[in-house]
Formats: sequence, structure tokens, C-alpha cells
Amino acid sequence: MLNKQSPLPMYYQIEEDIKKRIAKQEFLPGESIPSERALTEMYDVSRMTVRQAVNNLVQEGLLYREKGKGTFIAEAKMEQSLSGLTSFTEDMKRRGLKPGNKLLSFEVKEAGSPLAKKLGMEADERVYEVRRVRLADDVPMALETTYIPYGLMPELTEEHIQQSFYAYVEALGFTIGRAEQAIEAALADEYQAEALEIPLHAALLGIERLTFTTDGRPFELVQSAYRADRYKFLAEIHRN
Ligand code: 16G
Repeated sequence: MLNKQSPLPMYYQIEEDIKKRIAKQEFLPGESIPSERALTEMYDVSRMTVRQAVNNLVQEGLLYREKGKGTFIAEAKMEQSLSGLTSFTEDMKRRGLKPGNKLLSFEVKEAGSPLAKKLGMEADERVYEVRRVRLADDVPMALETTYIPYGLMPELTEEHIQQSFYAYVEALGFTIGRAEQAIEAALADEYQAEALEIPLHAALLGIERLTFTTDGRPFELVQSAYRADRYKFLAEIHRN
């Protein structure tokens, strides 16, 4: 089944083979994978090689371990389009999942210069700094830190932000226009790991979004950490 002449390492070929089986639904989400011994025999390789392949797939989020129980096939990742300017609440509802919000902190502080510059305000003006864990059917998906110019919505409360922020913004009469977004890789620090219920140093997708109203006013800067084992971002691209 594996090509021992190939320059591709054995563990990598095993990973590819397991991925293929998952794609073909030979292995289904929630099912346990064959034992280490069974895999060793199946691929005719050492336990070390099997272990390396399985560890890599766990790191990638295709498999997950449960203490004392074994290793299982993970659910398929959420596929999030990068082309629409939607809110977390909207995205979850569209998927038929229950959106959840766990408020970790809610503060008003002085913006300071780098933030003020991005939000088009003075450094001594105030911003809300809101930390929320976003949940889908009660499972933590992302950790968001949102900065909002205080002067723009001075009535914002903890209660509002535990619901959809975009719904609140629109209820105020603002029209959400466009956003600038950047994505980069990151590893979970202690705080992120705890909030997202993932291992320390698990892979994350860090997203920064700066969002403007249709009249060009920035109203949020959001730094979010999405679980890389649960999320995949999709974009359609065109030539010219
Ligand atoms: C999404 C947005 C975030 C926005 C939030 C509003 C990304 C990367 N981020 O999570 O910028 O603040 O939705 O969600 O997509 P809400 O209306 O459910 O509070």
C-alpha cells in the first residue's frame, strides 16, 4: 500500500492514506481509528512511524485523542467564506448551529497610538475592549478581542455585546460597509488554550478585521484566534 521506494517519508504516506479514507468516508467522524498495532501491520512499518503519522494528524485536527479512550476521527472543519462580510451569529445560524457568546472581559480604556491610528481616532480617546469566546452548539470556536470607539456608541453595555454586535450596530442605524482582513498562523498561548479548550500551542488562525461603515468610519478592530482544527477559510479568486 505504501511505496517504500518513494522519496516521500513513510509517515507522510500513511497520513495521506488516512486522509483519503476519511474523504472516502471509510473512516467516519466520531469513530476510533484502528489500534497502533493494527496500523503497524496494515502499513508494514514500525510503531514509531505509525505514531508520527497519527501525531501529525492530531496536530492538524483531523484526529483527536480522548484520554484513556483512544484516537478518533474529527468532524469536518467549518468552511468559512472569505468573501462575505458576515457576523459570527449569522454564520452559525446559516449552518443551523446555535451561536454562543462567552464574555470574558468588558473594559473602556484609552486607545493609545497604534490602535487609535487604525480606528481613525486620537490616542487619548477611549475605546471599548471586549473579549469574547464565540461558540457553536456550545463548543468554543474562536476567541475575539474587539476594539470599538467609545464615542461612536457610548451606550454599549455588557448585555448588548453578549448578543450579536453587528445586530446592535445596525439597530443604531449604521450601515456596515466593508472590512480589511488579514490572516496569519499562530500557536495558542496559555490564555487562548484555556478559553478555547484546546492544548497549549495548538494551531490557530489569527485574523485581524478592521470594519467600516458605508460612510467610511471604522467602527471595530477585531483580533481573533480561530481554532485551526475546526476552521478552514475559503475564497473564490478570479484571473483579472
Ligand atoms: C465575526 C467577525 C468580527 C465581528 C463579529 C460580529 C471575523 C474574522 N470576525 O466574528 O469582526 O465583530 O463577527 O459577530 O469574521 P456578532 O454580530 O455575532 O457579535
